[in-house]
Amino acid sequence: MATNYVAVDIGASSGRLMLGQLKQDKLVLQEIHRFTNGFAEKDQHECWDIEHLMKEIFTGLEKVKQMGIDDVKLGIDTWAVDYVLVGMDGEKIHDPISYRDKRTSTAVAELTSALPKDYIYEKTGIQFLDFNTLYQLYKEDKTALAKTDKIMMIPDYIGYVLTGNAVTEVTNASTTQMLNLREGLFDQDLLKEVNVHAEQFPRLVEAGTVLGNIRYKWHLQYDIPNTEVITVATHDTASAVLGTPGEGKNWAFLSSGTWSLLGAELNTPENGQAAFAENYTNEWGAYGTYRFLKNIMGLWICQRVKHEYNDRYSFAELAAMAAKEVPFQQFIDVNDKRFENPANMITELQDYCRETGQVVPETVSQVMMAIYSNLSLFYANELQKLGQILGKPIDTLNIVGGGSNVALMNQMTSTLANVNVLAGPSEATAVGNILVQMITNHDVKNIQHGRQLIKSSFNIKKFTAEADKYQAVLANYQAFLQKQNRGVAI
Ligand code: LFR
Repeated sequence: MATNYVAVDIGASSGRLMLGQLKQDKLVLQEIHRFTNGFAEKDQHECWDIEHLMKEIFTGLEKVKQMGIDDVKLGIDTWAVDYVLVGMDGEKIHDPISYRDKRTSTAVAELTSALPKDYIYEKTGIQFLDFNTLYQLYKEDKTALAKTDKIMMIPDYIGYVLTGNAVTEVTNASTTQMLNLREGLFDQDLLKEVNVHAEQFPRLVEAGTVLGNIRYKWHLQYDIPNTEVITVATHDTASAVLGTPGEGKNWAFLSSGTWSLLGAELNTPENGQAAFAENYTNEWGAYGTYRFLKNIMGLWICQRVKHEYNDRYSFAELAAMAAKEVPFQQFIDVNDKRFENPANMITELQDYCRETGQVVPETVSQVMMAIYSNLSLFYANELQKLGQILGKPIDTLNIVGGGSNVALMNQMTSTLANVNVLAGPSEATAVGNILVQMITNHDVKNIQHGRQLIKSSFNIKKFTAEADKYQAVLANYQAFLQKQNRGVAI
């Protein structure tokens, strides 16, 4: 009997349980359960509701059981950088605080006045984002920290609640900006700076480690299959990159979800001056790889805008409306911090255009076209930089995640950057999650074999650059960014 694999994949705005099976040499995915996620204010902080997530995981597993499936493997991936503090009694000390909480807005500046940025970058190779775990711990309540037995990243914590076994998986742990690239361990100097000890982190493990079975107590409360949890690439972006077909000679990836993560898969980290100056990150991947990438504001902007239009239109409808507009009517630096968590995204975008003396998008379709145009421009600009830093121009961009369904953006990006775009699978994160389980379980040989499987199992769409279109647009955009003094990050 073929093994049943379940991916628990939870992003900042939604989560899902996907069932994966090998059928006639193809990977077949089926969505079993989908639920919302989000943060809400509690005790003056934006907090995640982890109990809600646990309940939804069990609801999903009950659905699997109702399908007549009695045994599954299961892997968990979520967003990165956030953590749970666990006390001596094994319980969480407070609800995990979201990376979008404002508590860390000045933390990079404060901490790096004592420890210079280039010193931290040389050690970790990780980009400076004010929400990295390093800065969150710096702002953490000191009494809570003193009571902390374990500091656990979100997916590791979920695995711990399910199985009672505690680990720190490296693809996610690297986003803390506290792992030392050379030593492969938590960096003692950085830990000291934020008053934590290496012993507070459960042992570091690689993706593809068996964690254990879901505990008996849950089987009494919920009617679920026998479940063996495998620690996969628990950072959703790490799973998404594994779930990328990796087509092309010099290929890059764009994992397009709440965030857009654009970069290349490397076998050795790239933490030299150019990477530092452009604030590129070297997140650790599965199987000895590195995700050399930049965080781009991404579909978060669309999600917020959709919501502010009272969810009257679906994402597909919004894209169809935008397609009727002329692109590139205004330039917007989508990575401007003001778009991280504004009171109102539409107003924020409009104010930005007004303040920079540009055409203000007014209608739904104009607002959407402004967003798609500027995300595409950002991608094209970064592809150029990426090629420069790596010393070889990128020829193919593999776009995965929900954003890979937006044909309009795929086409604009291909043309602006003059690269081939391959779009899909849109569920790459679940695919990557399941591939690691399959490799661990010897159903798939290795990641190369896994990527062959992706190519033969999913419908991947190709977009090619349209000649002589949008000729000066990218150069004008770059000049605009220079003028705004934001051409260079950090
Ligand atoms: C994407 C992601 C990014 C990370 C951000 C915050 O879901 O995991 O990779 O930088 O969320 O955790």
